[in-house]
Amino acid sequence: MNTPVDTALIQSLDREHFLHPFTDFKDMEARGARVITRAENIYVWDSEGHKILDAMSGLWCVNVGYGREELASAAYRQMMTLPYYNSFFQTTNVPAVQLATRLAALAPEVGGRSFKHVFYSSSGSESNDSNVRMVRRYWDLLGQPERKVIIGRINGYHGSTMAGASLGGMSGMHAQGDLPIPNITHIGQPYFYELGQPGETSAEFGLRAAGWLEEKILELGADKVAAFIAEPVQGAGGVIIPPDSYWPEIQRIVDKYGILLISDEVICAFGRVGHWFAYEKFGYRPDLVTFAKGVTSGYIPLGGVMVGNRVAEVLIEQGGEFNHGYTYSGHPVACAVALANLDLMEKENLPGRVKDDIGPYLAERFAELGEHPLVGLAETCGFMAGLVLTKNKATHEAFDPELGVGMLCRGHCFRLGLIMRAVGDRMIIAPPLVMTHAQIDEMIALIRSCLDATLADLQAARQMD
Ligand code: PXG
Repeated sequence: MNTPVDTALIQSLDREHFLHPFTDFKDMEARGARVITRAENIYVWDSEGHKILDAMSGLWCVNVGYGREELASAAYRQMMTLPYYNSFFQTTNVPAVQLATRLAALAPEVGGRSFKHVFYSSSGSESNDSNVRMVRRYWDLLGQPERKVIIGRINGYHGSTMAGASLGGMSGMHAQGDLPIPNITHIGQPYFYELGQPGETSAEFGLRAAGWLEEKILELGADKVAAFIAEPVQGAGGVIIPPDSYWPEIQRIVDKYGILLISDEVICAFGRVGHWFAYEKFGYRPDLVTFAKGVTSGYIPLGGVMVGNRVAEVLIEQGGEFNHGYTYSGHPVACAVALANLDLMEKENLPGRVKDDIGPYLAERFAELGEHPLVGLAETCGFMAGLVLTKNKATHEAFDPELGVGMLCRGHCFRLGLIMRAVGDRMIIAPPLVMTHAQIDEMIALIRSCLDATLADLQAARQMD
């Protein structure tokens, strides 16, 4: 099955011609890339034949696991029937309509917010660009064009286009390219481990962190604020799970000031937190929901926005032409793959499995890692998890960032056959939702070996007692 690959040749062509995303090009040139050649279930193989357990589902997207024939067949059938047609100029296609109908049925109605409409794109970033356009248009149509500011959060991630990177709160991204673009600002993240004060409970912290939104609204003037955007759980920021008190308080604040709420569920939807959509788990009522990744399990690019009735009614009833859209909005092949993906997720009850079976089992096994001498915190939410590497378990003292302890640990993971992400010194996972209990055990054992190897290195370098 595995066609032999000339690793050295591919690496040298890669260096010569391929500029990779989020990569130090020079560093890459020196090291050469690992060539991934095939994948099955929860494992990927490189060109040297190494088998690696992919605890990141690719990049938070391969929810149904690799090698699912049903998705490939759906793409083939659709390509042979209608590989492409646009959805501009009063035309439509069957898979795009079927998928929109299906997504509308899957998105739960909460507190008078229902989601009957979908606006399609091909990625999370594009979807958030569409959100900016829709939010601005909404307030213009309501005669409040001065409501322009969108508030995001520090260490939030909303993509890599100009608008996506601006909505996100990644300082490294803002530093390149004069970002954020105007009328986007940020508040702090609900990260208790780092920002909680001595003696403060996590519930108290959750209320305080949500309060930063109200402070920002008052500082700007409520009549200037258009929307608040946030991930239910911050993914790329390091699986930052907010205290239970956070989201209800955010909801109270956006309601009080009439501000639109955008739930960026590019990572959290489609089973990741044990529901089709994550706002249901956290009990809030968004007006717009960004999706991508898991909608096709990453087999083909597709993204979009679930447009709630509050926004949809204004755009439809009062809007006239909306001057925005993409060549690939409602791409028939991508939508056909998404439908096959949703069929599989439904048949295998993946959201329910995360909620009642493998999610709780992961929580139980992951908590054991909290006992490790190097781990200051180990926590899960559905089928994503994060642990913090610390110099001192009792005081939670952080390592000198110069040491790159997270990267050291990530290196051991790769060497031992495990893909785990390092975000600073937070090690994170988001495995495929088809994992068995035995595979969870296998993954936990691998993580433990990686932690042991990292600890041994740090002890040898006299960075740990
Ligand atoms: N919103 C969220 C919440 C995301 O996680 C995007 C938007 C952008 O999606 P696209 O499809 O445009 O990439 C994302 C993407 C990481 C990492 O390092 C995470 C993402 C992308 C790349 C790297 O964890 N998330």
